Amino acid sequence: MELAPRILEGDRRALARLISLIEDDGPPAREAMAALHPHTGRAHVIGVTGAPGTGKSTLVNELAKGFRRRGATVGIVAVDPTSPFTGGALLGDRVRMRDLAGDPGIFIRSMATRGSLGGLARATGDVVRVLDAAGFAVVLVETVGVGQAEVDIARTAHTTIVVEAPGLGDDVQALKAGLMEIADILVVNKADRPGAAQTARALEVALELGRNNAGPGKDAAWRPPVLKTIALDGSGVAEVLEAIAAHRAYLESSGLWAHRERARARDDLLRALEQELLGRLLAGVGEAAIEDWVDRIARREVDVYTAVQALIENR
Ligand SMILES: Nc1nc2c(ncn2[C@@H]2O[C@H](COP(=O)(O)OP(=O)(O)O)[C@@H](O)[C@H]2O)c(=O)[nH]1
Ligand SMILES: [Mg+2]
Repeated sequence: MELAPRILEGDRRALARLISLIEDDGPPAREAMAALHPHTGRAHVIGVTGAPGTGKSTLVNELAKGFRRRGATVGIVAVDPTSPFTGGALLGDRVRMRDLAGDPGIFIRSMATRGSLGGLARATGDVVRVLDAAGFAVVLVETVGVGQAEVDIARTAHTTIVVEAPGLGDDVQALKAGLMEIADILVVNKADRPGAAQTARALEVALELGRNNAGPGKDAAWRPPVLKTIALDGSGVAEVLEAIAAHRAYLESSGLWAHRERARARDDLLRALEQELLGRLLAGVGEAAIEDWVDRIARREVDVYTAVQALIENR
């Protein structure tokens, strides 16, 4: 039987199989995605991002447990381009997520680092949609907030949680990484460590500055809360769950839910179009011709824009 109907029936092996196909990016995955598309659009997609080691995985684990206690099913996608698939970080994630394993209401998947970051972003978006179609009420996406691609992955969520931890001195990683603008909820994890209150204050100040600088109407009605947690023992996690529920209610009542869905559809369309057009062009032109243009550009015989025009017009 085809994968899509099996996934809609709750077949977890079919789900795992399709995710592998998505990572390989071939026609079978696209066919299944097409069949699943009408069944998407129900899950609450929650991005969890922040610097490595802030406790994202531990927090995601606790959030998942909290959602399960409230009766919601949870899909988890862990994206970590900085660590290889078999690396230690991932092994750590596996161990930590062990208390969730065996629960049929939970599905956990770590994304492999294959190909480009752009490819990873595409694959992650597709996997989120597959989990949505499979009926998971909540999809948690953990990404390391270090680069634009990872930030883009987080941005496609309905609700984005930026995780910070009290660190060395006054350094607030989320500020340095430019994550403040995408945060719907800010969490200062490791509140058992010294400096947590200071970090929370720094984030509040940054938020206030951001609000003053933002143009009128920029999500003005939602003020991102700054919450403290100790993910290790679950302290403060209930408040994060409440904030998530409040943000969802806000998105729905303000019409932003539909707005974000549409923004994501546009992103998806443009990304897919870009990939497809580039693929077709490269296939038509051929590797040798591309290398030839590269040589000419490097020798300063021609500039990039002229080369692009020639490639597009003479293919
Ligand atoms: N002290 C303390 N350590 C924590 C807390 N949450 C996570 N950790 C530890 O911080 C380390 C990194 O956590 P992890 O969840 O893997 O962070 P990630 O890289 O952001 O996913 C691990 O050793 C965790 O046990 C916390 O609330 N307090
Ligand atoms: Mg992690």
